[in-house]
Amino acid sequence: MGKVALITGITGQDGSYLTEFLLGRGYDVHGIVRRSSVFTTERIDHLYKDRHESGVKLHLHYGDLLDAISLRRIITQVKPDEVYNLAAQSHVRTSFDQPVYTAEVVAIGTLHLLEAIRDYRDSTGHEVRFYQASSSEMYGRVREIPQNEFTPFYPRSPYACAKIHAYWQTVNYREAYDLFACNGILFNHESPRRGETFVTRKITRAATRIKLGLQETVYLGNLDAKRDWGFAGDYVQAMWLMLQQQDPDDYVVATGETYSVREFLTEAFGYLDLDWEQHIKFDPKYLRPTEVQILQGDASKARNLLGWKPSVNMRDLCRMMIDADMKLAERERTLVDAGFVV
Ligand code: NAP
Ligand code: F7E
Repeated sequence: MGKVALITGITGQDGSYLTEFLLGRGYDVHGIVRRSSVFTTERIDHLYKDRHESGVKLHLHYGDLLDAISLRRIITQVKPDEVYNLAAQSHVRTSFDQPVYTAEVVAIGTLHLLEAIRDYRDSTGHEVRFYQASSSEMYGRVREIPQNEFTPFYPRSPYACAKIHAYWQTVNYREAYDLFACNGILFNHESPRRGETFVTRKITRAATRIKLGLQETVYLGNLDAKRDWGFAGDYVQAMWLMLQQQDPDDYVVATGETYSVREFLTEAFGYLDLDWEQHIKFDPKYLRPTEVQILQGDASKARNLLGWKPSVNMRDLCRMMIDADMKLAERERTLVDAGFVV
């Protein structure tokens, strides 16, 4: 029998890459999906088979991190060997508008899940390994560069505060209840599947649409912020590696390089022979009340103990995203030329 994994946040960017990766390793993958009035499974549709077909390895369950009973029911039914907690209200700017909701999902939702796993393990004797999607945002107002597992946290958003709560709950369940629980402290990671309101994807979508005459301008906030941007496909492998070790632990996952939003703009627009300064306008709406000015990770521990290293740098990541978004823009252009409103 292959292993069984349960993923919260399976419909998100990371959920889709992790699902691909685990299916490729022979896992049965179960994912928790929130009920919505529209389909939200676009990122995993290419992996999904109708449950009436034979050899189905991907299974979806309705549930929500806010609904503890649904989590307990799904865990009892699925009997997972590994649980990856990727679900979150993950947008930092939005967390200032919805701080309580963000804390409920990110902090209390994680606690619901840990409690469900603890009770399931204690009542069945079945070991469940747990991965928590922690974030470089927890470092916030950094005083040392680069940041590693010993760098103190100084959160700068409701999102980061909630992630720190979940981080320490994960550590405490490991120490108090002997749960195999790990935090991956992942620095920003992007891909063609990145949500369109995060800055890299916002830029690559806009640059390709501008190139094809579908829009003229894009509004952005702070161009001076610096981030350590890697490729999501690389980062999900680190999540899995953490759960395959002898002992549970916490790891930074990062490229070690940092670039400003302005440098990402230059790379993206330059690749398309465009001058970004002709197309970018400032909108204070995109500023945060408190900003994280710079993040740069030191992933030496992951490299030495997990044997993990990134395979895509910022330039190649940016080009990968532009190439994928150009295909979307070309489709839109065709529709517009045929008289459709997009
Ligand atoms: P994402 O694309 O925003 O995906 C978030 C996922 O969580 C979606 O599947 C979403 O479902 C689900 N979700 C939201 N609220 C939920 C709830 N109440 N119950 C159940 N599911 C819920 O995020 P991502 O970029 O893949 O990131 C994955 C995780 O890593 C997140 O926890 C994020 O905070 C963390 N993280 C991300 C980065 C990064 O750079 N990407 C870095 C460090 C940490 P819908 O599809 O229905 O919205
Ligand atoms: O912003 C600046 C903005 O929203 C990056 C999440 O996955 O990574 C992500 O959080 C920077 C910030 O990502 C716009 O002020 C300028 O300094 O793409 P972002 P984030 O806030 O770093 C961490 C690790 C996570 O854990 C989170 O879940 O770009 N910026 N102008 C802008 N940002 C956005 N979104 N939109 C703008 O127009």
